[in-house]
Parts: sequence; C-alpha cells; structure tokens
Amino acid sequence: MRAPVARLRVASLPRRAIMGVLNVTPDSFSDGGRYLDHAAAVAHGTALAGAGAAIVDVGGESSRPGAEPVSEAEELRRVVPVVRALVAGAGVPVSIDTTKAAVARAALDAGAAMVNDISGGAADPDMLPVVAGAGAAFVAMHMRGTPRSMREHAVYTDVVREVGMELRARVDAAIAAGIDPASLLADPGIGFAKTADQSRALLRALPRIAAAVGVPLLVGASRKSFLAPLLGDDASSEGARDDATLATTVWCFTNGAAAVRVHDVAGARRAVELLEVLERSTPEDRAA
Ligand code: PMM
Repeated sequence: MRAPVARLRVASLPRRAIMGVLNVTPDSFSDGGRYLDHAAAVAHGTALAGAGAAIVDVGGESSRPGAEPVSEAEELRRVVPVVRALVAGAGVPVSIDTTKAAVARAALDAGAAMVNDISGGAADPDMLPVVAGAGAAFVAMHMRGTPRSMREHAVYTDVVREVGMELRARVDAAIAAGIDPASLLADPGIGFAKTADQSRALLRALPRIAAAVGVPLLVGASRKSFLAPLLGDDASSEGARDDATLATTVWCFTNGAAAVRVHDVAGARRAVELLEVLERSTPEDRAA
C-alpha cells in the first residue's frame, strides 16, 4: 500500500485552475485513439502539466453520447499505469475520471489525489465511501442517465434550477459520505443530458449554479458539440473548437468558475494570464 496522498484542497489550487484532459481511450470524441499507447499518454500528460495544468485528469472510458461501456479490467489496464507514471513524474496532482469505484480505488492507490466522476458518485454505490476513505478530492458532475441514455433525459422545465438542485443533491451525498467539503468541486456537466441550448443556458447562469451548489465550480466545455453551431463551416476543425473553447474559458473564469477542464491547456493558460494582467492594470493604464 502506498502512503496516503496529501489531501488536495480546492483552496490550494491556483485561482482559475486548469485541469488538462488526458483520454486513454480509442473513442473519446476529440482525442480518442491518440493516447492509448502508454508512452504517448504519459508524454502528453507531462506536457499538459508543463503547459500549466494544475491537475491532469486521466480517463479510460469514453463518455461521448451513446458510447459503449468499458469493462472494469480494461479501464484499469488503460489508466492505472499512466496514473502511476504521472504521479511520479508530472509534478502536479493527478485526477482519475471514472464512474467505477474499483478504478477510483486503484488510481488512488497509485497516487491520484482526486476522483472526477461524471455521475457525481451515483453510478456506483461504493464510489463516495472509497473517495472519503482515501481522503481524496472529488468532482461531482451533473448528468442524468448514462452516456448511452443521457440524450433521452435532456428534458427540463427550468434547466438552471433543476441542474442546480440535482447537483446540490450529489454534493450533499458526497459530504454525507465523509468527503471533505474543502476538497469538493461541482460541475454542471455541459453536454451531459443537455441540448446545445441547455448547455448555453447553464454557462450563462454559472453564478446562480455556484450559489445553488455551495462549492466551487469546475466547467468542462472544451471542444464540445454545443460549440459547433456557432462555428459555421469550421465546426469540424479542432483549431476552431479550441478557439471557441477559449471564449468559454474566459467566460467561465469571469463568471466565477474555480476551474475549467480543457484539452488545450497552453491556450487556457495564456487566457488566464491575460485576464490577470488586465485585472492588475492601474487606473493610469486604463486611462491611457
Ligand atoms: N466531460 C467529459 C469527460 N469528463 N468530467 C467533468 N468533470 N466535466 C466534463 O465536462 C467532462 C468530464 C467528456 O469530454 P472528453 O471526451 O473531452 O473528455
């Protein structure tokens, strides 16, 4: 058994933290297949940390709409060696993106400091106790159904109010299970059981959602399909989606989000630095 990981508190992350995405999958919608190879995955995770990610988020199961589930054995095989290598060498905390308690436990044993669960701990009854027992940080994301079925569940009367209440229930469950509230992030789950319009409504209402859930927000809008209708002919270009993602990053951070989950960490880092320069501008700078 490893020594317990140092407890990761949200307050110890940089203000406006960037979580870098590392999908060790053949089929994730944007980077599927690129990092299935162990060496490529570790190199990319290390590069994300070097580019300014405060956390590297390793996932072994695609959550694209309609995605086929992956067996526990296969998910463990994909992610655990990568987590172990990044914990040893990346120099930043590693998060495990999974809905399976056994995968979370193995990744925590390999040194991960955070569990990012797109079901908010609802998919596996052992998840919240495993995270609490390890003293790990937790991201509770909002989703309805599963990635296979979630499109059917994108029916809301008031999406902002309902997502806020349902996410609050997941946060309460995490705290009731013993997870330290200071180590919790909540995520409205852009694109998960949400139409493009609903995803945009949630982004517009981030301060209301933050107030409803009571813990800092992480937002994952990177390269998601709700951006496509805004991109015209460029919709399928990764560069165009990254440009659009940057706009969402700036939006999230100027609307109170604590963290964003993105593929293009270098771009997000530059945007955060510029925001901070602008905030530090003196009245004279502004008058010039
Ligand atoms: N999106 C994806 C996967 N995991 N986790 C959180 N907390 N928030 C998200 O929005 C989120 C996630 C799907 O995107 P990917 O295939 O690019 O990883």
